[in-house]
Amino acid sequence: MRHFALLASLLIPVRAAAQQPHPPVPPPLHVEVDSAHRRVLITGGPYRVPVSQEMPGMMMDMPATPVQKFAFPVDGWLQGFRIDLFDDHGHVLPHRLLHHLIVVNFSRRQFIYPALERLLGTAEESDTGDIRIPRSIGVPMRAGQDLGVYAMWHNDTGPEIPVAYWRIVLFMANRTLRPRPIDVLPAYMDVNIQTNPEENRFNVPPGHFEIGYEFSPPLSGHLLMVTGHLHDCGTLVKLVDAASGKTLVQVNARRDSLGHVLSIPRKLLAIRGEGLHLKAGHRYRVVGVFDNPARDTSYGAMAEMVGLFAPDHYREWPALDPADPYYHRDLVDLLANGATDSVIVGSGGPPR
Ligand SMILES: [Cu+2]
Repeated sequence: MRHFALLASLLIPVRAAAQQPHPPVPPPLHVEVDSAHRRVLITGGPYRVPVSQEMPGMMMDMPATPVQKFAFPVDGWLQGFRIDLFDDHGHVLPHRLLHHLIVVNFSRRQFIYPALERLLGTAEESDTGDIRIPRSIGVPMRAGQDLGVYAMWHNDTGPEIPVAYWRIVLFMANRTLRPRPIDVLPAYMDVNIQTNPEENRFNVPPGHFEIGYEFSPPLSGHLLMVTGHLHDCGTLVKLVDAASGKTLVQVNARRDSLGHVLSIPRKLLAIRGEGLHLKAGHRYRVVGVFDNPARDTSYGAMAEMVGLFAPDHYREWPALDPADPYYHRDLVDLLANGATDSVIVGSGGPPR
């Protein structure tokens, strides 16, 4: 079982897998602005992708690479992305070779946790191809924002791939677009965040099991889109009004008879009206519901709701607080394998 199994779509945090002592230092990222197509292309590589070691019943992760940092090159709104893998001839490589890839924004805070924003992410079981959000909304980005990428390859079928690249293609809306898109930001709501974002696992006993986390948003706004991430045995994740107990939105997993999570749909909340309004200071609870059909406890489960949140006033978005121990812990974990800087090289560079 892939315990990293994460969400199929956008804006997902995952742990940085910081346990490897000496990861190889990757070459610098290549950052290119394709103004004609309003795209930003971030290319990492070349990487060597050896066959991953496997042990019975346990997946051995490839060494995690350092966070590769880059300065975001343009102002505008992010409206989608795609991740391509290719070799030194520009030939496409299978998407499942990329165990996960996460883009962190060191310049912005998360919605409910004082940790660093995870702008987008993908994993081997994610959908491939373009992921786009409606043109009426966009994630506001500024030139000079301090971003970083961490990724992990996983090659369980072989043979070794001597030269591999990943490329993140970011679809941007122009800064001058009118009417301007509504600002939306990733909203990550985990059912079991305790002291830091890397410690959200829990165990699921046989039978019915629920676990929840209560929070109050730092600012008001609307949830426009939600989906979820659930490990096996998970049946649903829901957002509940903690005062009234009323379920505000619920995402049900599609499962097989053994409780394996097959997929989790994406829910658009803003088809009519403005989506689900969340009020600053009000108490909400994000709840994961599990049904474990086995006789044994299932270990290391995760449950979270992720979505897009449109703040009523983006300027009220809370700033990162360097003195916050939770933020500090997140930063230390992210940078545990070191960090590299990129250069912007315009066009040219890796094959395409
Ligand atoms: Cu997970």
